[in-house]
Amino acid sequence: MAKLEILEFPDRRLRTKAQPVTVFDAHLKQLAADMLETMYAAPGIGLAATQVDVHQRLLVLDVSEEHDAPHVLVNPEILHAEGHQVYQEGCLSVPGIFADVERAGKIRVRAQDIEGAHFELEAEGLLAVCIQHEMDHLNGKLFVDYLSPLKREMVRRKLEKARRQAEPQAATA
Ligand code: GNR
Ligand code: NI
Repeated sequence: MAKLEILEFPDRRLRTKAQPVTVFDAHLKQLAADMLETMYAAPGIGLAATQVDVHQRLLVLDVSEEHDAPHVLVNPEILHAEGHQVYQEGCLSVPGIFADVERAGKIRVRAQDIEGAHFELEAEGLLAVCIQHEMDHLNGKLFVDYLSPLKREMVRRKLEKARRQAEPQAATA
């Protein structure tokens, strides 16, 4: 297992539209295992392949308190969505930023598992939020895209400043 590097906004690679997974092999299993390890370590409740610079339609999530309910969704599709909910979202690719986003309240999703078998999943609440957030990543979309351009620019500046301050300072005599 290996921890993977997570791309951060405004990295253009986060804007890549992921391609369908067609090969269900040991390499894909390793990627899913590494993504779960990366997500738990972060810590986060979801991770899309896009965030680790792999542009294939694969996401992992676990919204349980005990971290014992991992889900892997390959080639996910929303079959049905109903209702609305507003949740304060965060994103491992936009660290330290939280904002309310409105999404569908309840969704029915069709996806493939790591072996390629099709299954359907009904989700509401945080699980539904997380699946929609991860599926956005696969289409190159981030939760900050739902904010006004002004707010998004404030987010970009705040992250830039945080990164500048995290840089190791040159030694002074
Ligand atoms: O860890 C995460 N928490 C979270 C909280 C509210 C709504 C969505 C999320 S997903 C996020 C991890 C992440 O960035 N996945 O892409
Ligand atoms: Ni995210």
